[in-house]
Amino acid sequence: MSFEDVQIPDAMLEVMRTARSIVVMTGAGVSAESGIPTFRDALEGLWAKYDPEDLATPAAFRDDPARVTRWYDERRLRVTSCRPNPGHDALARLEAIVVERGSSFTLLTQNVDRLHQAAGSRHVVELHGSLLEWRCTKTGEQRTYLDPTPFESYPPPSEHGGLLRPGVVWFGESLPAEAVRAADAAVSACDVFMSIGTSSVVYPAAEYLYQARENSAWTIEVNLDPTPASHFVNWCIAGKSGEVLPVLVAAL
Ligand code: BV8
Repeated sequence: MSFEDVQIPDAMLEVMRTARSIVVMTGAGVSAESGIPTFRDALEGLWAKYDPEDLATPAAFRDDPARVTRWYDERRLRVTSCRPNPGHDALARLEAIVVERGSSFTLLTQNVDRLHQAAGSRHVVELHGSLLEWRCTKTGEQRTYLDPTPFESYPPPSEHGGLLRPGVVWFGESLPAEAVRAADAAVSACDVFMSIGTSSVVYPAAEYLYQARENSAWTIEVNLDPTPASHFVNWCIAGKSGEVLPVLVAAL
């Protein structure tokens, strides 16, 4: 896709070129082109097949730990075989450009697949944890499971006589305190906030764009479909992040 195909306003580029502090928040749409299903896509979205209340809550884990841990381990294995796409790569380049010029850059992600880190992004805040992290229900000890082989049994036992649960934030659970602190600090100081590949319906993550807007930051949305945030941003670019972001970053 060339610059002519992607309508990127000059005024928006100028704002990004002169920004002192940029915050980007990403959702499942950024990983879609890496082959990871989003949550709300009608056909193959995860929530189209499963009810989040059945799988992504502490009660679901309590009621059927085998089913929940099997589902999360299947997602973990899928993610270990996926690679960053041009959208992830462009965001890593954007971070390098912004940091190189002495401005600050923070990438808040709702994604649990670690593809931003695999693409080279360094200033990443995982708002909802990671599929690759699993922790003991007894001791809280958390480890990274990169080995692309399934757990031997579900629910996987921990070494301490407990169970292993995925290190993600379930509905009804609070976000990690350190992630909230880092996100609050970045959002309150940013002069540009970009929301990319997210339906903007899950809170408190969806609140950050509005907070940035309250703090007079310029707001930008890059998304395939309109979202509840689309009416509130300064610029709304409809398109695939893997096509729009490389053109946008190349034009900076
Ligand atoms: C909390 C990890 C305080 C797990 C996720 C009742 C009780 C308790 C809480 C609530 C409640 N009612 C509401 C709430 C709040 C709740 C919430 O927001 N619910 C929603 C459904 C209304 N939030 C919480 O529970 C949060 N915690 O509030 O704590 C608390 C504590 C105790 C008691 C009470 C309150 C925790 C929320 C975190 C949940 N965990 N993930 C897992 O992965 O299984 S959420 C998960 O879904 C993602 O992380 C993400 O946040 C969300 C999905 O959103 P998206 O990423 O945006 O994906 P989606 O598919 O929706 O959209 C993709 C978009 O991309 C689309 O718009 C599409 O057009 C676009 N797209 C597609 N392809 C592309 C593209 N764009 C660009 N390019 C493409 N190629």
